[in-house]
Amino acid sequence: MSTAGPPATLDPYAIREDFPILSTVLHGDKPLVFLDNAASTQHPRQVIGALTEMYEKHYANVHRGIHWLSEQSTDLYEQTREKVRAFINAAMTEEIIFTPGTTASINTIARSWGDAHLTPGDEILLSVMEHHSNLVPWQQLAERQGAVLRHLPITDDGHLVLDQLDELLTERTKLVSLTSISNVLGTVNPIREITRRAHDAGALVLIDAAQHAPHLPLDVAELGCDFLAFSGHKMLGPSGVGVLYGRAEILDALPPFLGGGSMINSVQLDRFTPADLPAKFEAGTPPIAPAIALGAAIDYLNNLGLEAVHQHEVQLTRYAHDLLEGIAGVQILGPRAEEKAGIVTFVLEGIHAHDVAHLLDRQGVAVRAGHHCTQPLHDRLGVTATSRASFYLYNTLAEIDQLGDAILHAQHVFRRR
Ligand code: C6P
Repeated sequence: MSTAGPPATLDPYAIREDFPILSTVLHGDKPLVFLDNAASTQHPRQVIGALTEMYEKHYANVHRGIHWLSEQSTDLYEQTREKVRAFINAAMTEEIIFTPGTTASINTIARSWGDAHLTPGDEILLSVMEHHSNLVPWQQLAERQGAVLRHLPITDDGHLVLDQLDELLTERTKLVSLTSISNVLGTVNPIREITRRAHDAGALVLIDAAQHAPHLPLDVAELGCDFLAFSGHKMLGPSGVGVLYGRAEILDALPPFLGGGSMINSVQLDRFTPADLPAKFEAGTPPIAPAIALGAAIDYLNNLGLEAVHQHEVQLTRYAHDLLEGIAGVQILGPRAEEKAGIVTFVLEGIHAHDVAHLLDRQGVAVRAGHHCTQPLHDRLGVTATSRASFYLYNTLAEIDQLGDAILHAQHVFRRR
C-alpha cells in the first residue's frame, strides 16, 4: 500500500451508505449504534454482493473439477490468495493459507510446528494480555510436549513490560507468540522490536494480528515475523475464513496438521505423501465463497486506505476518551488514547458490565461485556468483567455522543434503584 502523502480523510457518513445493517432501528425508535467491531465487523454491499455473485454465478468446489465452473471458482479463490499476499506484503502466494480464522491458524502452528519441534523443557513466551486463542493452544501443546510457558507481564496502564523481555528470552525459548493489538486494552504492541529481539535470541515469532489486520497496514516483510494469523470477519469479510501466513521455508519443512482431501500428493492404504504449499495446510473443502468475499473486503479497505482508517479511529478514540473521562464513575482501562487502536474498555462504578451492556442496548448502543476471552488479563487488572466499545471505519463522533448519553442514562437508572 502506498504511504506517499498524508492519508485521505474518511467520510463515515458516505461509507455508511454501503452498509445496509447500519440503518437498523431497534427497540421501536433507537438507531443502531454498532460499537462491537472488535468482536466482528459489519459487511458492505460490495462484500455481500461478492458472496451472492459467487453463489449465483461461479460456485463449485475448487482444485477438484476439470469442468468450467470449478475452474472459475478455483481461479477466483487463487486470485484472492494473491490479494491477501499483497495485503500483508508476503513474498509468495504459497505462504498464504486459508483457515477458518485466527484461532484455527494459531492451532495449526501449535499442532504442526509445536508437535514437531518442541521437546520437554523448551519454552514459549506469551504475554498476559493474550486472547484465549493465543493461550490455550500453547497450554495444550505444553501438556503434550512437556514445554514451559512464560508470560511477558504488563504495566498497570496496559503496556508490555519490555524491560523483562531479555530476561524471559532464554536459550530454551523456541517461540514468541504475541498479539499485535490487545482486543481489550487497545494497546498497539511494538511487535517489530520484539520480533527483532526474539530472533536475536534464536526464537521464532508468531503474531496474532486479529485486531491489527482490519485497522492498520501490515507488512510481514518489514516486520520479519515467521507466522501471522488473522480473521476475515473482523475486517468486513464473512465469518468462517481467516489467514495463516508462514515463511515458506518454515512451512515447507513442517508436517501437515489436518489430514484429508486436497492436502496430499498421493495416498496408499497405509501412507500418504503431502502436497506442496499451500495445499498441504488446506485439508478438505476450504471456505471457498467466504475467502472470495474476503477478497472483496480487502479491495474495499485498500480503496479507503488503511492509514486513513487508522486516522479515523484515532480521532474516534480520542473523542471517546475525552467524553468518558468527563463522566464521574467511568474508569477506562489501558493506555492513553494516543497509544492505542480504536478500543475503549471501561468499568462503570457500581454497575456490573453485563448490566451496562444491557442498559446501553436499550438505547440502541451495542457494546461487548464480560472478559472478552481474556480471563488472565482481567485477573491481572483485578476485574472480573468490563464493557468494551470498539470502533471501525463507519462509526461517527455522533455515535460516541450517543454512547456517552447511554452511559449517563445507565447511571441514572442505577441511581434510582
Ligand atoms: N476476539 C473479541 O470480541 P477468531 O474467533 O478465531 O476469529 O479470533 C480469535 C481472536 C484471536 N486473537 C485476538 C486478539 C482476538 O481479538 C480474537 C477474537 C473477539 O475480542 C472475539 S472473542
